[in-house]
Amino acid sequence: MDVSRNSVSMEQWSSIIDERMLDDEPVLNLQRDGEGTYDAVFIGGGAAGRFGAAYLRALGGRPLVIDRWPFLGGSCPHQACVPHHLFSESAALLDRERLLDGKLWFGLGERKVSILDVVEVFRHGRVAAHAFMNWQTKAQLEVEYVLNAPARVLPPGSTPGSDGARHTVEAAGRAFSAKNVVLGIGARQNPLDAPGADLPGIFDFATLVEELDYEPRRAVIIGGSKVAVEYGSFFQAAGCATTILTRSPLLATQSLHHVDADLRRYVVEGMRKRGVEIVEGSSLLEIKGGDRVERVIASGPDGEMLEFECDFVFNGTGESPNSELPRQWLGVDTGPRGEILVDKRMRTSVECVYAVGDIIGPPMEMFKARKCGMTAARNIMGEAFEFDFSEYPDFFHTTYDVTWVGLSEEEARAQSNDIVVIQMPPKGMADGEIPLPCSEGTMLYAFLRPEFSGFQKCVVDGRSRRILGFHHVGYGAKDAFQYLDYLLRRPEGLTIDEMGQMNELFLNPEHFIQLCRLRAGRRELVDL
Ligand code: FAD
Ligand code: COM
Repeated sequence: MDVSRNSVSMEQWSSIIDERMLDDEPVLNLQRDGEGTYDAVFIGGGAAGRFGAAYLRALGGRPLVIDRWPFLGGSCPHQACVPHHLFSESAALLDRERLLDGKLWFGLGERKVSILDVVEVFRHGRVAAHAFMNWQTKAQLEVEYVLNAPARVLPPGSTPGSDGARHTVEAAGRAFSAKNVVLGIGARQNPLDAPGADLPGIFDFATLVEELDYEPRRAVIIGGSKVAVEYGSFFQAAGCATTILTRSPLLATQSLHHVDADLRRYVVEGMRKRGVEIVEGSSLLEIKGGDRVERVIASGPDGEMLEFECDFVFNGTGESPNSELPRQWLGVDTGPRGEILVDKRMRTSVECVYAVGDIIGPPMEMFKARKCGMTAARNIMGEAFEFDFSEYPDFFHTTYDVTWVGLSEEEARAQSNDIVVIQMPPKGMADGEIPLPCSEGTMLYAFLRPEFSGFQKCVVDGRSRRILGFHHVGYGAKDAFQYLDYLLRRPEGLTIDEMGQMNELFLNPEHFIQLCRLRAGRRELVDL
């Protein structure tokens, strides 16, 4: 279907997407019927491709986005961040119900809450985000696109060099010529490698929202990724007894940098207190079952054989880049984990071919995907623009928001012998000894179950007075961390004295401003 000349409302987009999910009819939104040469064809209209195309258009270029799904936005609204946040928000609410059970108005007791119902809420609602992506990209961002059509790049050299065109991309039975190709086709879940890995009842983040059709009661999660922790916390909070089997210590994997040891302890102990069974140093050996999974066999930390009954297995082992097709099409160089190799300008080893987002490997996060897209666009439009994503603020959910930026205390102490720590609860106090941090979203815990009221730490260099890291377990602090990251990474950094000058909106999600002020008057800084 061709919507190029129509103004399409949100409601119409919802119906179009629902229909196109059931067939393979392409959706065309083209200027000049797709004739002429595009400055760039973005293959994959996820966060990386959509933001790249929008930026290139904003700079005055002509982008085309092609996606195999009938909507833009990619995996984020369809299977990844959006359901993750729906599940994590549900987990936080359920956690409160469970931890405060029998107090005030709380009365959920041991009752199991339906995971399937929450999944259904997502399935029924997700088209709204899809429709918005299509509507915004056409009506407001004025980007051309072809949807519901997988793309293929013809081998380099098969394109006549007219009008600066270097590449031809095929999709929906048409050929589009492009000066540049931007590869943004994402990543996919790593498969489980063990006998029984194809039994019914084994899910990952994508199949959970597409295929779950029964109520899980006993879950085993394989892997220790962010997704494993987030989804495991949700399943447990819903009343589905959950075991996490992980090779590395939870939250201490290489893929997560700067995780502070005290923060990690608070989080992992907190998950255990809530009933999540965590087996570190374990490896999957086999999954057994018949019509559905029944048991997971694993080796334990001392090589012992472990067995876990279950009716649901969740694969949380992480993702790998979808680089096979681009390698076939173009011969782009890839790294050891299948990631397409790029420089800081997102250029691959092939001329006029860029790669962006999850396909270039970790960190597989939205900020990186979108900013990679923007970086490719700026370079294609003639600017020598570099993007370094080696440092960034990070977060995941348990039943809390866990947020951090900068150095952990251990990393800071390895660099300097003058490190000062401002921490809540203060060092040496057991969880719950005082009802602090007692900040946004934890007030009921502070009064009724103080050990669950969160954790905060600020790491300061005593000599320069510069703040080196912030670490937070609680609610509502993600927002602040986006800006703290920016302030910390300015060449001049951010000092404890500048923090003390800021104006807090008390009670604030993290208490760093007021706590820094309590110490900023001292010439010789000391812990708080
Ligand atoms: P994608 O969004 O996957 O887009 C790739 C696109 O390519 C898809 O639309 C696909 O249809 C298309 N495609 C594939 N093959 C072809 C082809 N041959 N032709 C045309 N199109 C093709 N990050 C965060 O920052 N915050 C979060 O809270 C968060 N939560 C997450 C939760 C989960 C469960 C997971 C798995 C990830 C989460 N992430 C989160 C990571 C985030 O979702 C990704 O980093 C981001 O979506 C990557 O965007 P992308 O554009 O690189 O890939
Ligand atoms: C967000 C998708 S759900 S995108 O990054 O705006 O394209």
